[in-house]
Amino acid sequence: MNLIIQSPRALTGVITPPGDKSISHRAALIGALADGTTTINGFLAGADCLSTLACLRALGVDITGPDAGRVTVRGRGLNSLCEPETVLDAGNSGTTMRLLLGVLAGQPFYSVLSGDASLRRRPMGRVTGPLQAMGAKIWGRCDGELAPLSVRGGNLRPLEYTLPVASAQVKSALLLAGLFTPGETVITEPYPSRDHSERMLRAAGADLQVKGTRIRIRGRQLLNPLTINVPGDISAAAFFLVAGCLHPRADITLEGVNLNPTRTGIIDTLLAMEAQLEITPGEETGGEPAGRIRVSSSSLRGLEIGGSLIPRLIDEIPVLAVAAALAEGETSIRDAAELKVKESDRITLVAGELARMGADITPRSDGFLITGRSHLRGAVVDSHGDHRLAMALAVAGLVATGTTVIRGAECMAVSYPGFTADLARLGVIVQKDEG
Ligand code: SPQ
Repeated sequence: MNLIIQSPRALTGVITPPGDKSISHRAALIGALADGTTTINGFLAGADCLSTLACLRALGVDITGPDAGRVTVRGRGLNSLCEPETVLDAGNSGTTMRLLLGVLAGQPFYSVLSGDASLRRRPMGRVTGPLQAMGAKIWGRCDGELAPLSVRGGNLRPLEYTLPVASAQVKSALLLAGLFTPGETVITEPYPSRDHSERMLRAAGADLQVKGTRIRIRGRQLLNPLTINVPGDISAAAFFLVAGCLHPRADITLEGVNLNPTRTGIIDTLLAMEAQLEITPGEETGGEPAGRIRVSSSSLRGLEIGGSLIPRLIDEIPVLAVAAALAEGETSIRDAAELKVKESDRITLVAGELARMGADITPRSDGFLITGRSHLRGAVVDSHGDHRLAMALAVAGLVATGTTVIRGAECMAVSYPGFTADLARLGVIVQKDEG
């Protein structure tokens, strides 16, 4: 599908971003391992989270929904999953594959996990390696690096492990595997990554302690079912935060956004770029801080980012690159080599597609150098099947002159099925064709 975008006269209105993707995955997985019925409200009905539900159903979990955002997971405890009859399909979702690997490593049966062409190219050795060290048997292409992966789990030993790269997916997979060991698993991260798994496991009654970047979890405990109201996804809100800053007549309010400090790197960065943002903290939602963000037209300045900030905004870097292309001065993004192994090589492709629209952006091995104040021009650009690239290009189209055509825009449904409806809510005329 092609998405055709032109800059609207104004960009104003109120949006409630969809439920957080990372939290939705975790709510379904942890609910499946709990003893009793977990109710999830505001579950993200994006393709990635639907892949997690489908895999859990194939493992014998009784799940109803999503029905108007509500999912009911009837968990029957840590040892209730059954051997799937078919290949578990994680689709485009790295989170589904990596977190499920942690769960499957603890199961005394055989399972096979695969995904789409993008996911079959993404590195899995970062998870399969430590899971093998815990005693799981895992086979895959390239010595267990690439899916399809087959797993024969059970009899896991606890592990003490330091992650080479900050990754919430690797950390979460090992914490979930730790639930199936007879002792204490200890994980240390180089920098804090999103901590939704830790929060939710603790809320379910797990004996889990966090000290700085070191997390301990005790295995073989009963998990209690939860009622989880998923807060809005800040990674989805980020597209409107940047659009609101860049458009000359913008005033957008985003309601119910997750404000977990491990995810708010985009807010800190936009504020450092002198964005006009008003943050109003609200009530805690699903064990996570949440609140309202109002954004209005801003004159942004470039800046340097890297280090511990990167895991706090890794998924927002494609749209941050659009902000940097229009900001005054240079923006340097370092320490983000992980972008190369996301749904696409987000360094090469973000630079290539934004350059087509006139951005002055140089890819680096671990990020970008972007010289701002570019005049963006509408162009025919391509999502390369990457949902975040598709939506970042749509934001560029909102502030470009002329018409922008985004090819392969259907992938936006991976994380934000209502993206074009929300654009329309802000007054954007959205056209689509079959391409
Ligand atoms: O699930 P997937 O495909 O890996 O999704 C992405 C995204 O852009 O939506 C990454 F491409 O988000 C990851 C994120 O980059 C979701 C995630 C999580 O829910 O734990 C953690 C991050 O990945 P990582 O590798 O740093 O752990």
